[in-house]
Amino acid sequence: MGALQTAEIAQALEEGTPIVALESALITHGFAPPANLDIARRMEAAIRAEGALPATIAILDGKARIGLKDRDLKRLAADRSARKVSLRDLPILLAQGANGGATVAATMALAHRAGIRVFCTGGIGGVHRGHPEDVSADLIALASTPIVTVCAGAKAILDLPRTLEYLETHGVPVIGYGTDEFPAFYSRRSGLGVDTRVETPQEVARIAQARTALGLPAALMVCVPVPEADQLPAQEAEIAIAQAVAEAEEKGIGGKAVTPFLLARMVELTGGRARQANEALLLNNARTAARIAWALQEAAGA
Ligand code: PSU
Ligand code: MN
Repeated sequence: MGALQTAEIAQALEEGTPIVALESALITHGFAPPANLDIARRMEAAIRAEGALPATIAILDGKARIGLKDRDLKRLAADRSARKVSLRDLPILLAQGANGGATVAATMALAHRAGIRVFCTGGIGGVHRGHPEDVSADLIALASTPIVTVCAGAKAILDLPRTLEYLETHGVPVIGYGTDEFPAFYSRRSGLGVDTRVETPQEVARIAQARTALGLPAALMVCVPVPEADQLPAQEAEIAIAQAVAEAEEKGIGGKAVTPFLLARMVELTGGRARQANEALLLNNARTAARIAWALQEAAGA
């Protein structure tokens, strides 16, 4: 039960054209229609505009798919019963034949197996606020999957200090791309540090090469702050996050439902500005990831 690749992706893997893997939980659980299809297409277009190939990764009819044709993207975006697929769900969905959006963890696993070296998402999962026992499988995947992961930090609805502690313990380098601070997803600043700051895709490629040469198992986490014009000021974001987290607590929402609930409430509580920030950072990350994929390619050829 291997993963199915589109002909375009199979050829790019063979020829060494830079590829950027994209998750699909944001299509099935992050954004509602029609915004979900729109943002998925725009991310793919942003990667193509940089001369790289997007490989959106999802489960369709119980098959792991590496790269989606537009009609498949449409089908996934329209399927409101598609499941949220993290690592533990993968074998279940493959056996049962359902559709699913792959989380960061599941996408990283499938992308790495396919030989893709760069992965782009909005914000990774992490340790939940008030629930240090609720640790996203995304963190375990980051610790054990050597792929360059481009993100805007961890989702700010999480406990960011505990999330960073976990990454440190498990040997995941946290790189600030044009920043000294760990970005807070909706906002550029968190007051927390990163392990190093870089300014160029080439610097990321050099760190990735050194990691590979050492045979280390962890991802590189490249953290790109949301564009200034689209950010939600940190204090404003904090007020909405505190309220959303309190509501989740009151309603007893937990497990895999808590992240989608919090993100959707953030959009409502901010009058749509959380969505604007989320979209802007996704497109910015897609462009940056494509440039890093090119730099990795060039470094490998040098
Ligand atoms: N973006 C969203 N909604 C989501 C996710 C992303 O707007 O549900 C997914 C991501 O794919 C991430 C996952 O990997 O949520 C983390 O979920 P959890 O905290 O349950 O591990
Ligand atoms: Mn969880």
